[in-house]
Amino acid sequence: KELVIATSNKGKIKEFKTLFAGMYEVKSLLDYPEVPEIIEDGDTFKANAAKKAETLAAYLNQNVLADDSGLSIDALNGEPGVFSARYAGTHKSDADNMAKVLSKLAEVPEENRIARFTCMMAIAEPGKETLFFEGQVEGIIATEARGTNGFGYDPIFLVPAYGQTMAELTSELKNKISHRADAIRQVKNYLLGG
Ligand code: ITT
Ligand code: NA
Repeated sequence: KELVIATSNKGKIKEFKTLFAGMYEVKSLLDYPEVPEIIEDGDTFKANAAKKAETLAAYLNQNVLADDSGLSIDALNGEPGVFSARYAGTHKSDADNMAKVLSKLAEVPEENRIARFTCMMAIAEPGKETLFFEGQVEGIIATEARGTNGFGYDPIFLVPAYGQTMAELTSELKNKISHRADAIRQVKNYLLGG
C-alpha cells in the first residue's frame, strides 16, 4: 500500500520511509515532478500543512499527508517558525539558516535558549475534512553546530536528555524522540483505528 506525502525535502522523505517502513510505501513530490509548485504563504504550520495536503490531494484525487514543520525559539518570539526553511533567504543553505540563528542568539545565555521543533501533519482526503496531528520536541539552541546526521537545524538543537545535538544522535534515536516521530505515532494510531 502506498502513502503520498506532499514534500520534496529529502531529509523528511528519508525519515518518513523509515518511520512508515513495513506499513506503507512512501511516495513524495519527487515522484510527481509534474505537480505545480505549492506556495506556502500561511501564518501557521497548520495553515501550510493544510495547503500542501489539500492541494496535492485535489490534484491526484487521493489521500495525501503533509508535514509542515520548523524551529521556534522563545528568545526570538518564536522565530524562525514558519520561516524555518528560508530564514536566511530563499536560496540559502541549512548552514546559512543556522548561522543566522546563532548570530541572533550570540548574547543570549544558555538558560534562555529554549526552543522546540514542531511537526504539524495534515491528512487530506478528497471530499472530507482535513485532519491534523501535532508533534513537538523541546531542546536548547547550542552555541555552535555539532554532528552530521539529520537535516535542517539538527546540528544546533541540543537534546538535554542526551547532552547531544539532534545531529549527533543516531537516526534511529532521532526517529524515536523527534517531533516527526511524535506526530507519526498519532497518525499511525488514527490510521490503524487505535
Ligand atoms: P516541504 O515543504 O517540501 O515539505 P520544506 O523543507 O520547505 O519541505 P517546511 O516548509 O515544513 O519544509 O520547512 C521546515 C523547515 O524546518 C526545514 O526546511 C528545516 O529547516 C526545519 N526542520 C523541519 N524538521 C526538521 C528536523 O527534523 N530537523 C531539523 N530541522 C527541521
Ligand atoms: Na516548504
